[in-house]
Amino acid sequence: MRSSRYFLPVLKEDPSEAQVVSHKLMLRAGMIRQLSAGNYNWLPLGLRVLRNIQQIIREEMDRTGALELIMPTMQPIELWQESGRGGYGAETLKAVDRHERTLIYGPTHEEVITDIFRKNVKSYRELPLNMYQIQWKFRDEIRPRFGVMRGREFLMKDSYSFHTDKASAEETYINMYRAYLRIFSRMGLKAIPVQADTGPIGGDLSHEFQVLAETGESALYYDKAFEALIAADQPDVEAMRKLYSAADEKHDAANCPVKPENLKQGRGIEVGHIFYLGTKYSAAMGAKVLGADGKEVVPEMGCYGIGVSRLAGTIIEASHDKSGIIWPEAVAPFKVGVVNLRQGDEACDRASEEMYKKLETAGVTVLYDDRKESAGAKFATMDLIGLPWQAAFGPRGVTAGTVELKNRKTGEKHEISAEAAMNKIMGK
Ligand code: 5CA
Repeated sequence: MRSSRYFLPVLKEDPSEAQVVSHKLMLRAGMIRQLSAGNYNWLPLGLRVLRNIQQIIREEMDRTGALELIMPTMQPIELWQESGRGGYGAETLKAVDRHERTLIYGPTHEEVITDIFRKNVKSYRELPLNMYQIQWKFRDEIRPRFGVMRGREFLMKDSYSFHTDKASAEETYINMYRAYLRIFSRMGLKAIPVQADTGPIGGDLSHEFQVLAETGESALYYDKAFEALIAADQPDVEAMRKLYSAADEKHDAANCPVKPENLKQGRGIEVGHIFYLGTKYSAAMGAKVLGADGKEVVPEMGCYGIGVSRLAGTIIEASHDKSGIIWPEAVAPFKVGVVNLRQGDEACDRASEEMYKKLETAGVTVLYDDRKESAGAKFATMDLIGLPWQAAFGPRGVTAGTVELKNRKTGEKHEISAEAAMNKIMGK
């Protein structure tokens, strides 16, 4: 992609409406723009990140055997009356259609999936079944804030599983727990699972996945031993499951099994939440299957959510410096920025163009800054948008047959041949 053809409205100054660093940087890097309170446009650069996040989630969900589907955003309110929820409290956004029927813009999809299930699944042989979607949700939050962290319209991955018995539901719950840790770890995040309150979703048991951050909206308590476990590349799920951790609402100082000196208190950003639901929705909505013994069984359920759009902000909270974002490669909008330091100079143009084309041919995503701007402005933009690599061609280097390759994360710079630079970028 050529910067001269791209839509990248970067801002030099911190926007006054943003309080947290991720919100500031998402605005400054031209990733998002606010449309109305808690409602954001995802501009091209932001959308590339959102897609990469979705891709990791899809790969890991598919790997567990979950099946992707998509359900409408608009849901008939009658389903919510059947389940007994009636709506989603004050957060519900309603619309009335031309037939005077009330629709809810889905804040979550337990009712819709249970409706699909009861109409289409007949036998225990079809279970367990776990289906997920990545879909926009609307919750009329009282206090939308911190940009995409707490939005009103936001992107969620939500999955729902059905089982003939509790043991099977527990097995999937643990598989999801495991998959979630892998998902967050692939994005460079260290998440702590904590016992949580099930809130308006309901059910008997739930865990939130919390990324430690000062600006996090949740208060949590956890065993100090988590620190070593989350520092590891591969999370040790069995070890984690043995440790105590709880969200504020669940923490009970009087009955806490962890000695005070080993108990840590912190703040976190909730990036995921998994629930064991029991038969709350299946029983209320009349979902049942024929069991092995020919008798009807009301299926046990679980549901598992990830805040997809919130993750984009969370990754920035966890990975930035004073110059801007530092994208982990797995979610970076482009892997490399090729910077032509003297646009219009024949030798610089030729060397930059050549590298740009070679990298694209090799399947590497590149943002090629071919604009007539100062070197300083170009470097500042590259640092701000945080691509993992920067390859800069200036007149001196081009004469000497070199490019300056910079690693955004380590800040290391090397004057090397274009060939050597490409090999480094491609990890050869
Ligand atoms: N039905 C279940 C999961 S399938 C559910 O809705 N769970 S939830 O309410 O906990 O939401 C799942 C995840 O969505 C949360 O963990 C959080 O990461 C994200 N989320 C919730 N509300 C918002 C919001 N207002 N803005 C951005 N992300 C949100």
